[in-house]
Amino acid sequence: MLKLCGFAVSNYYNKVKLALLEKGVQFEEELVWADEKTPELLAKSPTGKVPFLETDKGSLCESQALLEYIEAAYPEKPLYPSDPFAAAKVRELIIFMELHLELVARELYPKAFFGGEISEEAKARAEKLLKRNAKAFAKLAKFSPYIAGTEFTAADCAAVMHLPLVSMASKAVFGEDVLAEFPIREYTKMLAERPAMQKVVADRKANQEALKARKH
Ligand SMILES: N[C@@H](CCC(=O)N[C@@H](CS)C(=O)NCC(=O)O)C(=O)O
Repeated sequence: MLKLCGFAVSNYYNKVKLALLEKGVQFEEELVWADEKTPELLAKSPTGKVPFLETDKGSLCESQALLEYIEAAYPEKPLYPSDPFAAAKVRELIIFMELHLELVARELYPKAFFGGEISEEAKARAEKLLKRNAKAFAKLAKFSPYIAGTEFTAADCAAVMHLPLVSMASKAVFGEDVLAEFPIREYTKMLAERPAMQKVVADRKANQEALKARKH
């Protein structure tokens, strides 16, 4: 059976978990905090990041590779459209959100979520990039009602985990939500009605408590 490894506060972990639950693929979970870069962890995930997936053929890292593998190995209940161009548009959105929004906003997380500090230079750089990239994102994101159009797709598994974090981090650090022009709250509320999302959110809450307890 597939084993999804990581911790349930992680947006990348939850992106893959939501896809597995939506597709109805059987899987187990193993809690890996990823803060201790043990040789065992690095053997399965060379950067020591989560999530990674254990399969009967070996392990895989990078959430998008996990998602693509799951889709190919379990084609029932597809999360990509069958039309190649429409499927590429879904992938375009995922790449865009992860490379140009989430990864840039990640620079802000130490200050936004963990009481740390970041340099003024890093802050200014992230603000400039996020504002520019949010404008470009408006040309791709549909929210009609799903991020890629009328159907729930893999891009929603990513969007619903990443976009609220980008909003929260930018609000916390700049006092301004760089995604204010997008209906993120309504979108998140709509997706929260899905049973799979409800499980992800409940597990995330429990893991947040465990994370807090661990830090004290
Ligand atoms: N590109 C990676 C990003 C994964 C990632 O950033 N994971 C974070 C948790 S959300 C992590 O493991 N952080 C621990 C670390 O960087 O040491 C993916 O898509 O899987």
